[in-house]
Amino acid sequence: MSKLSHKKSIALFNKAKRIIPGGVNSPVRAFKAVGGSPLFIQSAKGSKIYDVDGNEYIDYVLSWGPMILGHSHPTVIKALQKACEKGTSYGAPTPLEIELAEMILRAYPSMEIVRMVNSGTEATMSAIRVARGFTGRDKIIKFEGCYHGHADGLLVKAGSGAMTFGVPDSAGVPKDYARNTITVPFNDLNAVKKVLDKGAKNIACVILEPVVGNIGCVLPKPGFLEGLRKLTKKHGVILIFDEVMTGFRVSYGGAQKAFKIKPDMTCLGKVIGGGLPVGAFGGRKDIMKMVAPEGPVYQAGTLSGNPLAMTAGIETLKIISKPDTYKQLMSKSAALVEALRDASKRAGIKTKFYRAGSMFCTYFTETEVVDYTTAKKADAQKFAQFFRKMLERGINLAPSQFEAGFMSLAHSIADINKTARAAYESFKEIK
Ligand code: KE4
Repeated sequence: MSKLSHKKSIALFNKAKRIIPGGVNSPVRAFKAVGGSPLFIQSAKGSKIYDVDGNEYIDYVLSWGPMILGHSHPTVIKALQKACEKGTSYGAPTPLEIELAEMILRAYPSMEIVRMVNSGTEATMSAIRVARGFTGRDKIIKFEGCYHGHADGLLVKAGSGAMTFGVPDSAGVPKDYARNTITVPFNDLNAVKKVLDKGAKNIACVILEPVVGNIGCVLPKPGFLEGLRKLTKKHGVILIFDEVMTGFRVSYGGAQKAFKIKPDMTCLGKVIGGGLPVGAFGGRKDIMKMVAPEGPVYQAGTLSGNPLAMTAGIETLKIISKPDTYKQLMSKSAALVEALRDASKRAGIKTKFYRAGSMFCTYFTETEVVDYTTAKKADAQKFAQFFRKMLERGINLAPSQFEAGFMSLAHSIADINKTARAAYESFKEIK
């Protein structure tokens, strides 16, 4: 297999490392989990991305989820060009914000009111503040392995007294912030029940990724989400679905539609921005009335509801809201995962594949993956080898065993067949 040249990417990475932390503006891009030097991207179109050395890759990262139509969709680009000519930001309300809000509320009937922000982090951080303002309670419950962005109170892992309070999972997070976050294992309803029975009166909310995309792709066990809904309702604890990744990905109505659960609040991001910076949080009217300027919970943002980001989001949702579009997206995702599963079997490599709609993951493990602990049993070194071999064969996977991959409308059957062939060759070379 001829080695692709990465000369220019390597030179740029060395330059970037001198002026940007770790040479990247988001840690996972640095390829630390898979080794080698990160690709610097020149452009992208449809299912492909092109690096600065002129190499072409079939892309399953898709900007970590947003590019569900594929890159540079002509309709989105044309609408953005027109929007730019009208100005790029006003710091004042626009009809576009109403249009995108209406599309979101139609797709997520559990949300009666929604506020636009600029990232998933802002969405979850704000939703938690609103839940605390609404309940007057300080503690929150999150799940091991779920990532909700980098707000201080969410960079927390289970403390020694796992049932009581968390400890910082990052330098710079004050212990006092961590103390209010209780971390329990995903899919463990008993653990949640114990915490709520013991101290629900101090707990504002439970926040989770209904399908965990930040330890790979981990599905809720049958009854887990329903049980969470019952327990939180019983204790008057706000149930927040962080659907930043699963929103419009697991289905058009997200995981809440797929699993028929009605959370009290939902956080969105990624797809609703069509590749531009957008997040959103929303939910029950009585809760969202707490948000400034209507209510006492402050939340703000210079570029929130920005006309360019709204335009990209609106055009993206217009296209994926068509029923046949979803059928296409789902069948392509299923076809890819089946082909990869078959390739690993023929190559004699032990793997587990999981898929939720158009997000998926390959674990190098023989253990069923149901939570953080079982995910961590996967062989990250084998994944790293597989990642590098696939990259050399022109396939760009998420650069970590503990990330999800994504499908787009632009991926063709030929792309899927090429990916399956590359996977078979790569699996065979794994040592
Ligand atoms: P952002 O602040 O990165 O827009 O969103 C944070 C976030 C919140 N909730 C969930 C479920 C998420 O997956 C994310 C961000 N996802 C990561 C991918 N694992 C973004 C990639 C990155 O950090 O560079």
